[in-house]
Amino acid sequence: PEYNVAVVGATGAVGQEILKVLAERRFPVKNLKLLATSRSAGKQMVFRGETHTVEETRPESFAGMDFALFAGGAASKEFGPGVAARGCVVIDNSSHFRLDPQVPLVVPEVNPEDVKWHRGIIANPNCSTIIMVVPLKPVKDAAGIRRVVVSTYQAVSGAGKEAIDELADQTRTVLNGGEYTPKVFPYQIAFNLIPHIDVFQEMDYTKEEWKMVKETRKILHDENMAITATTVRVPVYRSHSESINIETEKKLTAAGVKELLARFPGVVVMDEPAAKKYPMPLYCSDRDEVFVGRIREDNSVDCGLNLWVVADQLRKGAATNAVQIAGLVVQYGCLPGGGR
Ligand code: 2RA
Repeated sequence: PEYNVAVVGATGAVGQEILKVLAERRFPVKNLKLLATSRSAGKQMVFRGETHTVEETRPESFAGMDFALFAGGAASKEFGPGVAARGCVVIDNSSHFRLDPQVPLVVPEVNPEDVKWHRGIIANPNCSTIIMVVPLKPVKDAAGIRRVVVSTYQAVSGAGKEAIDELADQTRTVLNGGEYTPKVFPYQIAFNLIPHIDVFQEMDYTKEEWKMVKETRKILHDENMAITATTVRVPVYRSHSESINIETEKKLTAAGVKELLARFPGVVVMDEPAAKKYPMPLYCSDRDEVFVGRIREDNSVDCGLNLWVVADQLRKGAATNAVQIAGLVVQYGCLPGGGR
């Protein structure tokens, strides 16, 4: 069967990637509807060789739709519940519903079964969370996880198209000795690192850091997992990198971890130090896998591990994960109409 799919926020960085991934993965799209704010209405976009005109998002835009993929932002808060109530499955990339107990928060390689209890809305986790929980899952299953400490090196694409342009324009301006007034980030990002993503909240952690803590516990079904995060914006275009320190319940050797990661779907182990082989954002972009390298035991504790993880923020971090979730809904036959 084929499905009518609406993409909301189609013209943004994630929206564009969703279209690309829907086509690449041959998701069975019957009718496609491209929705955005009035600012983008009227724009033309191509999908599988056909030109589509972006319409302004209204409640009636979703009539007859089987899936509504929300690329992010405020639209899902405004339209999501109403759309889901009318039998259209909402897959939301915004943070609005992620911690709602009625809403599954899903990474297909990690907790696919959670799709089955959806009540119309399924949340796509934050990109930095998705990238971390993929390698965490096989480690947790094999040896249990006592504690996680993660530091991220996040690409500018996480802040949208404007941010990608800002990195390029600002770098060029600075190199030419010019002055560049930051628009998207609070400070110059070219040749700099900014330890501030989203807004500051309790205990002076940012919302991005709390997302990694709270979403990971929900996805791995372990509300007591000890986890702390520091998230940093770096002058990289579109792949996030993460340094992850894990304390497991049972001892795992580096060789053992490499073995179980290499076998895990969606992970590519790239770890040959002697050959200078390790994941780097410049070479992991435009891919759907999560790349893991620099796999080492951490002997400062009994059962410690260090991983270096890199993945494309727009793809596995957002668009691909969302389309994979839609695929699970079809596979499990859990469309409201029960359509397979
Ligand atoms: C960021 N994770 O990187 C956030 C939202 N995509 O800005």
